[in-house]
Amino acid sequence: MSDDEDDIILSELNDEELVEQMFDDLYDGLKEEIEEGVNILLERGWQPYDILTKALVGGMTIVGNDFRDGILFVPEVLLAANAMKGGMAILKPLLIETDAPRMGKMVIGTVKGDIHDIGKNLVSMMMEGAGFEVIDLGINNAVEAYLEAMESEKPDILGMSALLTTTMPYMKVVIDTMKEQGIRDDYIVLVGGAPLNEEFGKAIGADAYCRDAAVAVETAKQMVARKHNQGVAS
Ligand code: B1M
Repeated sequence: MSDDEDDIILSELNDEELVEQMFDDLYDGLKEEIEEGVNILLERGWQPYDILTKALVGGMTIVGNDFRDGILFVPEVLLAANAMKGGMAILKPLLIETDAPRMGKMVIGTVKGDIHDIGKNLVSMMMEGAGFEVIDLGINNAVEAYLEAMESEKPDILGMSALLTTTMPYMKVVIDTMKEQGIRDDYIVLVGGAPLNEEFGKAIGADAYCRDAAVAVETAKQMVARKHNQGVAS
């Protein structure tokens, strides 16, 4: 259990100190330490969602700020992302282990030119936890990939993620193509990612912009319920 390098024993820290230490460990890309921290918080009765948002996403925000400011570079950020994924892998089955009724189906993917997937993975996890079936197309998806998945999977929802200001306009390419093919209104289109906002979502013709994974789940639930009610009424 002990950390040989600096003798910090994670299990001996109180919750606040442990979360601070996890921020440092995430920053340093220490996957095993992050996994250990997640397990300790679980043993202490923390909810998986709180560990995700407070310890992991909180730590990644610090990484993001220093990446932006030129203090961290791509290799370090990749290590941090890898450590974060280690923690998320432990939490995933716990978030999904609910008795949530089947809510609907979502196809989700990060758009063409963009390889960021942590936020999308988090949304997928939370949606599965809420009872949605999720088909995850991964990263760097061209419009054809979304169209093929919609055709074969017949989801209720199409979700798109973009983390770069240069890739977010591609969401409009996908929506415009859906319009051209006359299938836009067959799906609920939800979009998200750090550089987006409500206005952008409206401007490109999405049904909603989702600030985070929790909002994505709530929005999806409401819109699917509305869609099903309309189906019953008509
Ligand atoms: Co990138 N990167 N990165 N990066 N990276 C950002 C996005 C950046 C803001 C960093 C910065 O400068 N501060 C910046 C973008 C600037 C801009 O466009 N305005 C940036 C840049 C510039 C780049 C490169 C161009 C760097 C370079 O090569 N010079 C390059 C681009 C590569 C490419 O995609 N073509 C690049 C590369 C990388 C890594 C590979 C090193 C790594 C990605 C690893 C991976 O994802 N597997 C990486 C990372 C980790 C980041 C930061 C640090 C963290 C992103 C993250 O995972 N956040 C990021 C800084 C930041 O965002 N503050 C940054 C945690 C995650 C939980 O949040 O993804 O926002 P987020 O998801 C949230 C919500 O946005 C929402 O819910 C999620 C959960 O609550 N959401 C959705 C997201 N998708 C949704 C979809 C939905 C609904 C909600 O659908 C329904």
